[in-house]
Amino acid sequence: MSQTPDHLFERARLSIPGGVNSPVRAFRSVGGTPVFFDSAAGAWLTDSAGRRYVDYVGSWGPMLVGHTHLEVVAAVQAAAAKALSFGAPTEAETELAELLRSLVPSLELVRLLCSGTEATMTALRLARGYTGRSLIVKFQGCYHGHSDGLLVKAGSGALTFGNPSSAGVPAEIAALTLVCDYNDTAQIEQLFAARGEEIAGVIVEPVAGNMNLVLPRPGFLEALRALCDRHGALLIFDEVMTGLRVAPGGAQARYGIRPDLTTLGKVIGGGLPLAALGGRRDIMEKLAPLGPVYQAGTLSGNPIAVAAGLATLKLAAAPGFQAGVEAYAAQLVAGLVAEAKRAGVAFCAQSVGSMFGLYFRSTPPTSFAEVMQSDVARFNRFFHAMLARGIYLAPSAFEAGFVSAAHGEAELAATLAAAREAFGEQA
Ligand code: KE4
Repeated sequence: MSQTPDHLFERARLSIPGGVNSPVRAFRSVGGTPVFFDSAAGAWLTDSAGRRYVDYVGSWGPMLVGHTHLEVVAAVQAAAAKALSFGAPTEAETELAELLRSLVPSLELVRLLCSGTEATMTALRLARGYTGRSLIVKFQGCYHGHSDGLLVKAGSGALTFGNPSSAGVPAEIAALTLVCDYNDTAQIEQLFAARGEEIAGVIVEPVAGNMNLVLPRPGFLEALRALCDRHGALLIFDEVMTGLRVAPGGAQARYGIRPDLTTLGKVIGGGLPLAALGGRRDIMEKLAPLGPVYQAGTLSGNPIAVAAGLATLKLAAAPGFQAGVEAYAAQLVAGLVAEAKRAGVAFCAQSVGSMFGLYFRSTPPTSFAEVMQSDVARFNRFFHAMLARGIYLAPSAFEAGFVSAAHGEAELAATLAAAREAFGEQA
């Protein structure tokens, strides 16, 4: 007899902090007991009790081609049969770097690593090493992993001095990160006017997906590019989530902005631990062993992860692939909006590429402040009503959702049928 979720969670909490290996999995935001999963296939998850769910988390983005795709599993099995790790160069790593460069032209050189956190942490060190400056600018509501310099929230000061957003981050480190409001071009212009010559880099989610989905206002990304050019700072696009999701070439391709550095992750590893940092050759050549900026990793470019990434990217490059996932995401949000309207519930939704956002408010948010005005309690009730009907949404009102190439008519019908009942309960 499989153990109940409550039992599994109680047992996990005896050995793992909070019973999870990443906080958002603990359902603290939505309440209740997290689902423990046992297997996955295509667009579907199966939990420890055998219940099935349509999956809109996709492991927080990686599962673009669907779970356990036969070609990805076969590539992983073949690689694993040869070796699990070398700690030495392999041709496959070069093949993946070449493929990423072909997808994202701003990547003149690429370094493979194991997580988005590693990639953004290194991007900051590289920006500082290249410019000789110390200050970094980030935006409230954007998440770039858990390195000290990026666990910083807006301070009270006029020029947005950063305060730690986590215990254990010294104030001295947080003070080197300035925090502005996403989409507030006037504010970032004022900051650069005051301190532009001290700024090493600006890191931004070009489409924000960690405060729910928030799109860049027209001109915002262009302003960041112009300000960095004018003041000699580097523009860093954190495309860990948006890469291959917003467009095959990432948000930079969709919006026509060329950053100096880009971080990638999630999809490029196909579900295995793999991320990347890439950008201008003159900057990337500052990285060891060529230059003075150190970065390293025992499992960087691991052959199993690279095999999963290569297989995933090749599938995603198929003709019509992007159009297909974009079309499903658009149909999903249109259907959900129609069901909410039928029930008279204040709700809106939007999609960009194969990502989507759901909001219990009347218009899609364009800022962190507007996101915070959403009706979180209603979202949480909706989340559980959908979960009870076999639809697995991100367990937080402040996360984006993801579709895959495996989502089709059956999944859409199941989702909208569940939503009709769930919205009905909200009316
Ligand atoms: P990882 O270290 O989790 O691989 O990547 C950090 C990261 C960096 N940049 C962006 C834009 C990201 O979205 C992330 C990680 N995203 C979260 C989901 N909101 C991962 C889920 C989790 O923390 O468990």
